[in-house]
Amino acid sequence: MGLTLTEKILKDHIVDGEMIKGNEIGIRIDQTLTQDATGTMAYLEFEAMGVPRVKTERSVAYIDHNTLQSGFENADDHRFIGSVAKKHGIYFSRPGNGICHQVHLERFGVPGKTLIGSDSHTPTGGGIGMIAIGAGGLDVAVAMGGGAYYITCPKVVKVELTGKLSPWVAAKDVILEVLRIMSVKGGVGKVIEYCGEGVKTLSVPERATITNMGAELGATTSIFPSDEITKQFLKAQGREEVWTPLAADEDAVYDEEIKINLSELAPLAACPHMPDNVKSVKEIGNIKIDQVCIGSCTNSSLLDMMKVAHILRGKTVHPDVSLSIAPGSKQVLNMMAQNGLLSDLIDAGARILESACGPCIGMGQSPNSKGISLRTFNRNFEGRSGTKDGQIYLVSPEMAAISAITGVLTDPREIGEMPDFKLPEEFVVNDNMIVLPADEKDMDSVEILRGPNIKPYPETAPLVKDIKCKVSLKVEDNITTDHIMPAGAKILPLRSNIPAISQHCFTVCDEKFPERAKSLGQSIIVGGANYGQGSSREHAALAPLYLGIKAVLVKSFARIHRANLINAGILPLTFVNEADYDKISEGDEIEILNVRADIEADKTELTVTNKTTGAQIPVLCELTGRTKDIILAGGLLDYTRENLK
Ligand code: MIC
Ligand code: SF4
Repeated sequence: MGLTLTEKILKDHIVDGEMIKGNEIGIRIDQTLTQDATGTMAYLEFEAMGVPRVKTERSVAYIDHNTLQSGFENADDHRFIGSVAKKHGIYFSRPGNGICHQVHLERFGVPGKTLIGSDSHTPTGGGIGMIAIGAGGLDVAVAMGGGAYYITCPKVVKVELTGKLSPWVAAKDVILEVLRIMSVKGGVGKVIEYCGEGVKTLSVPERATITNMGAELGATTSIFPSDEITKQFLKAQGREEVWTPLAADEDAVYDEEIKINLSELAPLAACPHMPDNVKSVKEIGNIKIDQVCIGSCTNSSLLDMMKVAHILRGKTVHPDVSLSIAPGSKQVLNMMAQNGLLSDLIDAGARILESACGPCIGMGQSPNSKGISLRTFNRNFEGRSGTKDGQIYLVSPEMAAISAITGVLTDPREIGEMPDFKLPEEFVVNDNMIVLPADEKDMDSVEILRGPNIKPYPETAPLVKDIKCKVSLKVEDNITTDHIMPAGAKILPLRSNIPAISQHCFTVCDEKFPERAKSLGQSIIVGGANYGQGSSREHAALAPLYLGIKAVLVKSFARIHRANLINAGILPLTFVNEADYDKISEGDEIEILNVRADIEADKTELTVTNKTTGAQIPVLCELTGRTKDIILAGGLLDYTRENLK
């Protein structure tokens, strides 16, 4: 029986467990990446492990999220990360060099290798045939120390692409179509593997847009084969030698199949406030818009910018619209400066932003009240833009650019003929904003620069005998990490300071939550389906840990967040019967007696007693050998320390 591409790469990297779907497996990690908003914590954790030098083939620390620097905090974090990188053998991509996923694809990604990154959009690397997975900072720290990364051996979904995209229909429309079909929770426990004749019609940046936004499916990752097109891209980056051809076997067996005829796709948009709320322009209508933002790790490649510049050339942004554009990397921006595309954007009235995440994570450019904003980004969760009642639509760069001119949501096919956009045969390569680590012999002399806002990892404790406490919060389905631990310009500077950032935990849902949880001392949270979808930020587990949360009881979890809860020593529980969600309310007194002994004895079904109502609620606590030991130890840091002894 043939293998899928996913299975081939996983098989090459498995170091623990058996390749049986649903089993926990440990894989060797070849490369890691971090960004600054999750990076300080990841490097504090790495330091706490006491490993002198990273053991991966390549680890890169990027500065791209917190680049606003409206106080000393961000700049201090940058210096801290830069000094840790230098000391411990990590490449350091300085602020201004670009968004981690874009730069990693350009300069470091290698087909067939494994990559984990402390950012949920790490699957961008799947665009060149990597198994690239988003993870919590602590998992990345362990991988840097040479430890395996554990995942549930995934199911593999075949997405067979046929045909060719029509003019002005984009890669973004392909992933929006997949989201429409599968939904934001449809990818949990699965890898999405693209194949078929249509693949040959897509360039690497287009493939990377698709794998990037596969994160919104909740998927473990997404992957394209590595073929001649991949080779051309790597050659143009001066890295042809890292290329290898990779594809699934002809007779590979998949768990699910989806067929998409690219020729039949039309321009789509994800409507407020979920990436799977996908409609065609026709269905939405030509609504009047206030803002357009082009950029983010999903759509900021040179190819995207070529299309945008073509559409804007000689035109003027509509008087009622603000247009901002952030090219994804220094390479993209520099090439645009050299070939004149930048001038087209400036001339049309675009507000040029630095090559960083920017508005995508609420770092500036929040829309006006109730403002309708078209964004080429990947997430449109409520409030993420920084304007609570902002109405965010996720669209292709083509649709964004034409709408910025017309002032209304516009089908890009109205532009008329589309030129044949070709990627250059050679990209402009200048890695002068990537700082190399110190030589091993000099590492002791590198001083770690710590600012006053950088506070240690919160206190942890081994799992208690019984959990007896109150429910401090009850929330609904599809709670995102942006609800749990909001980001944005005001809160992101606190990422290195858990006591301070925890004051903002869940305030989007309930302003009083942090105060209430802290005063209760210990409590649990109750939630609905797909709890914790979205980002990889472990702060969404560390802030609750700091506020005394002992367990989270929900209908179902998103993958990375569940792993982060376990890593933080917080018990992840799911209802056996989803209807029991109604048998527990905020403020109820609950008990889980003998929880430690039951978990030690490998019991997977526990009972939560609602002391307030008397209800007995059966819950699942599915922990495998390793995750069980992590929970018992009080989290991955304690577990790793114990195992390093
Ligand atoms: C995001 O897009 O939500 C982020 C900001 O990139 C996060 C990481 C973070 O919260 O720092 C992600 O996607 O993992
Ligand atoms: Fe940055 Fe946005 Fe990409 Fe997250 S999704 S890495 S915030 S550009």
